[in-house]
Amino acid sequence: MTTLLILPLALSLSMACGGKNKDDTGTTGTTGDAGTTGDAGTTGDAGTTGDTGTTGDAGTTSSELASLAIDASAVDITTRETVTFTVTATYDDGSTEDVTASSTLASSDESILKFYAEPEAQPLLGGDVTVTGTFDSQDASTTVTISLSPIQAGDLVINELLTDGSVDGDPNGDGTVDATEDEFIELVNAADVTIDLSGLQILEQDFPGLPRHTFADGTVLQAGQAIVVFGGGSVDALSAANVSFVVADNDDPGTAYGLALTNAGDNVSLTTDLGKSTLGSVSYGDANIEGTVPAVEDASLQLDPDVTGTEYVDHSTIDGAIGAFSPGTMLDGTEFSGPDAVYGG
Ligand SMILES: [Ca+2]
Ligand SMILES: [Ca+2]
Ligand SMILES: [Ca+2]
Ligand SMILES: [Ca+2]
Repeated sequence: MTTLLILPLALSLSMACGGKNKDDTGTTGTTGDAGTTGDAGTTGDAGTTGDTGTTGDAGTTSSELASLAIDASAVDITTRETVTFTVTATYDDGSTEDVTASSTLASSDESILKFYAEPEAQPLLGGDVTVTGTFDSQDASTTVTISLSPIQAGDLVINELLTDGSVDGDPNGDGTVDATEDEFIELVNAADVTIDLSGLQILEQDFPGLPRHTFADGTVLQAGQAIVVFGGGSVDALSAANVSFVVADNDDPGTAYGLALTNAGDNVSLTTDLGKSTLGSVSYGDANIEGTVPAVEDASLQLDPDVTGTEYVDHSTIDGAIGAFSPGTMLDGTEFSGPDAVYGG
């Protein structure tokens, strides 16, 4: 205790006496020269702008996941629409978070509804589908009902037309060469959506009230797919990716006229009401319609290029064509694309 008290006292005495010691007073210094003014500095280069910082990961929440929910942008759609899903987490502190990007989404039936780019799903057929979102080991599900969209104008492209059924070869592959049975019409779905062809009629100018073919109920064509209608005979020997082959179904009494594609010229149209409205048509040769293209014999009339072409030409004269006709393939023999290729699966 004694030493602690003495030390501050000694310091106070020393400071109080300092100014009275003459030896401590210094001489006054001389004033220094005024400094020279420096050169003006050059202006520096403009600095480069730094990179934008990356956004950090969302912080993890310390709350526990309490429940998960999934919502569809629509629960009742046609095959012309897509549907997008949102997965929402609710935590035990009551907060919610959109966790769609961190969730897995699964369709109960990918033939009906398929994810090509989550969280958007593409309908491929009609029906009910359950979609389940999974996040952090929890699931949530919702149901979507998809109805088939009827055909609209422009959906189908008449891609190829064989009016000369006596062409060399046996286009329908049934072993019989027949001027009526081997005629065909190749239609391609260019709509990029699944369409329902049920009840669609192929009409031709010589039988205005009697369709050459009426598509059966349940005839469905997916994006990029084709359907080939022959005048008659059997199509059992034919098969190709993304293509259906059918035989003309009409109500001809007695004699079967098949598609009745007159070699010299005709008008063929797609309709659902005996021609009151038209969903697509082609005229060639001496058809009673303006704007026809020349008739072709010994080969089919073919859009060049396939599907997107604007004029029909002689199939056998096109560079790269596999021959005089190509029912069920593109003109160079390659397959029609189908939905996976169209949607980029
Ligand atoms: Ca003919
Ligand atoms: Ca045949
Ligand atoms: Ca005809
Ligand atoms: Ca073809």
